[in-house]
Formats: sequence, structure tokens, C-alpha cells
Amino acid sequence: MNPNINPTAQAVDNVLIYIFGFSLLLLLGITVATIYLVIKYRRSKYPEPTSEVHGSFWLETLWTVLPTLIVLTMFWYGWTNYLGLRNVPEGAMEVKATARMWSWQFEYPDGRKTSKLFVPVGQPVKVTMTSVDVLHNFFIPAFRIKRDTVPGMETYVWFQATEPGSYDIFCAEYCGTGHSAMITSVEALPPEEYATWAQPQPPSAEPRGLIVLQEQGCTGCHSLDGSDGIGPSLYQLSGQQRKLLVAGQSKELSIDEDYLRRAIREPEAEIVSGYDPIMPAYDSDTLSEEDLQAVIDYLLGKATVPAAPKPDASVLLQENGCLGCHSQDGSEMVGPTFKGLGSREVVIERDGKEERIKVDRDYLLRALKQPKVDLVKGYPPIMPAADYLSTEELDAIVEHLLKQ
Ligand code: HEC
Ligand code: HEC
Ligand SMILES: [Cu+2]
Repeated sequence: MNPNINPTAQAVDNVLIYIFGFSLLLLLGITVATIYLVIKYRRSKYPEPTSEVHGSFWLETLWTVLPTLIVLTMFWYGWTNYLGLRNVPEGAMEVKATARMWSWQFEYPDGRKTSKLFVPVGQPVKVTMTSVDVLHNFFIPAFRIKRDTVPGMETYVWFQATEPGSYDIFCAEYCGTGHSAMITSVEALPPEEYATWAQPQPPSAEPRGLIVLQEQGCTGCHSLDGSDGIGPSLYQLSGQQRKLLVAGQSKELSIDEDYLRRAIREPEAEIVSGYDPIMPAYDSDTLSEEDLQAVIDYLLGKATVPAAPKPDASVLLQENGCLGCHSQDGSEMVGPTFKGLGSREVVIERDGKEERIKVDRDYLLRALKQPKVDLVKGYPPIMPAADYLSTEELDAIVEHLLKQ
């Protein structure tokens, strides 16, 4: 396969050219024959109708069998190429697409979300799609792929970008006002650039202590759920009593921070009774003081999950497709520009009456959650309600917009 030829576009184009070619040939043939016969049997030469019909078995067989064969090859060629569009090649990258009134959202395997579809050049991409409201239709003209997205159901397409670049994505379900505004793009990046783009992981929501336990391999010997293993389970240690062997002497204590510290730094000094003394010692080179503290906090139930980072409004505007309808530089798009929004007076239509309003927090929250209530004059009522965003996300966006 030539790596510069786009596989899905190629499949569709070949069939199109094949069917179009035959149709053109027939059109020309029939037109030429019609003109020839019209001239040859014109009325001035043959004033009376004549009938000279001689049947020909071979001719009739030929023009029955030949078109049938042609139509069958069209079917066969179309069908095999269609299967090529449905059978996803192995090693395809998987992306989820969610359509809503009126935007697209893409989710990658690592949980990252974007409103443009970022893909590496040269790798097949499988897009599994659904819709949260009505039918939409995922259409990438450059790759000749087009498929409905259906609420409550998953559909898919695959494609492979062969050249870096930006390719349009449209919604081709033209049965409502806003579908035509659902414009975004495939951003095909060279593989190295894609790797860099995919690099920074979102901060983990797991407590540091748990991550250390897993990274250091502690969980190979210790369960975290109460079940016994090579070592005692590390489940809910806080306040438990322990029978220990210290230099051959039996001793009892209740678990606290100091004990845990010793148990990890010098496990051979005190052995939990009933277990073999095989736990390796973790000195500060292997396990830093910070990580040790995190583990101890986690084991004693004092671990805190790192605070979720404050939602970043400019990212939210990107991810949720707002910038497909609103510009940030003053230029006119489907919706009003965000530039200068915080200090603007807008004319809105409410229940058919016009009203002049100073933009403030309440107005913006309303514009986001119930865009149909106050319609900005001169714009179509196609803004999707952003009620799927959390309160924090809405607040972050409003704060951001007020400063524009
Ligand atoms: C090769 C298996 C093994 C690995 C790896 C291991 N341990 Fe242990 N650990 C044990 C055994 C066996 C015991 C019980 C005997 C003893 O006290 O040394 C134990 C005991 C402990 C105790 C005392 C538990 C109690 O109930 O009193 C703590 C705490 C502990 N380990 C934490 C850790 C941490 C943290 C790590 C990783 C940094 C780790 N262990 C890695 C085998 C292991
Ligand atoms: C499909 C296009 C579209 C999308 C997507 C869209 N909007 Fe809108 N938006 C509009 C239109 C059109 C208007 C003006 C009509 C109205 O008031 O509903 C508008 C109005 C607004 C207003 C009021 C503006 C003013 O000048 O008073 C705000 C604020 C706003 N949108 C924010 C957003 C945010 C934030 C998002 C993303 C979560 C978003 N929009 C997504 C089309 C869109
Ligand atoms: Cu749509």
C-alpha cells in the first residue's frame, strides 16, 4: 500500500470513478445513437412510418447479459470497498466522540478531552461515536467518511491521515438550525509532534501514598483489602494491635506512625508474628522521606487526595466547542464575540420584547444555562445549553468572560 494514498478516500474514489465512468460511457453511447437515428429517419426522408423489425437472438442476449454483468461488477466492487470502510485495521488508536446540540467532543484513552480531533499521521484511528440528544452525523469529507451518531447507541468509523494538516469535520444531519454550526477539525500531526502533544498527563487523582505503594512493589506482598499475602494486609492499620518478635522476645504494641516508620525502614528489627522475616529494608535512597510520609499517611487513613485543580476556563472554552461559534478577537462568527463581553451592554429579546441589559454574572450564567431565555438580538437561537458543565466549571467560565 502506498503510504501517501489515503485508504478510506481511495476506497470511495475508486468505486465512484468506476460507476461514474460506466455511466458516462452509456450516456455518450445512447446520446450519439439517438442523434444518429433522429437524423437518419427524419420525416423529410421517410414521410410514412415504416416497420422493418427483424429480431436478433444474439443482439438481444448481448444487451441483456452485458448490462447485468456491468451492474453486478458495480455491486461487487462497491461492496468489497464498503467492507474496507467497516473493518478497522489492527493497531488503530481509539477515540470516543460525543455529539451534542451543537458541538463535538473527543475523548482519548487517557481521559483527555478536546473539541478538535488530534491524531498522529500514519496510524489508523477508530472513532466510536454517540450522541447525547438528537441524531447527528459525523462527516470528514477529506477522508470520505460519514456516519450517523445516535443517542443511546454506538456507531464507529475509521480513517487514517496520510499527510499532516487540518481537515474539516462537519455534522451532515441538516434537520435543525444548529447542525451546520458543528464545525471542527481533525488535526493530523507528525508522530513525534503527536507524542509531545499527548505527553503531559493530567494530575492523578489518587493519593500519593497509594501510588508509592504500587510503584515500589509493596502491593506484591501486601494486599490493601484485608486479604492475607506474603506479608500482612495493609488494610486499615490505624489503631490495630500487633504481636511482634523483637530479638526472640515477644512484644505487643498498637500501630502508630513510629512503628510503621520502623517497619518500613528496618523491617528485620521487629517481625510481625506469624510471618517470615523476608521484607526488604527501604532506606532513604530507595524510598524518600517524603514518599515514606505519604505511605504512612495513607496507611493510617490520613491521606488526602490532591485538590482537583481549579478548572481552566480557556481550556473549557476549547474543549466544549464554544470557540467554534464565538471568537475571542472581536471577529464575527455564528455567535457574538467574547472580546469585551464583560463591559458590554447587550440588546436581548425576551418573550418577544427587546431589552437593554448590562452584562454581569447573573446574565452570563443565564446565557450559559438557559440560552433561549435571553436571546441576543440579531443572532439565531442555536446556542446549546451548557447545563452539562459543573457549577465550578460554569463559575470559571463566567469569571473568565467577565474579564474579557
Ligand atoms: C517481599 C515481600 C515484601 C515487600 C516487597 C514488602 N513487604 Fe512489607 N512486609 C513483608 C512481610 C513478610 C512482613 C511481615 C514480617 C515483618 O514484619 O517483616 C511485612 C511487614 C510490613 C509492615 C508491618 C505491617 C504490620 O501489619 O504490622 C509494614 C507497614 C510494611 N511491611 C510495609 C511495606 C511497604 C510500605 C513496602 C514497600 C515500600 C513493603 N512493605 C514491601 C513483606 C514485604
Ligand atoms: C452552535 C454555536 C454555539 C456554541 C457551540 C456556543 N454558543 Fe454561545 N452563543 C451562540 C449564539 C448564536 C449566541 C447568541 C444568541 C443567544 O443569546 O443565544 C450565543 C450567546 C452566548 C452568550 C451571551 C453573549 C452575549 O453577547 O450576550 C454567552 C456568554 C455564550 N454564548 C457563551 C458560550 C459558551 C461559554 C459556550 C461553550 C460552553 C458557548 N457559548 C457555545 C452560539 C453558540
Ligand atoms: Cu448535528
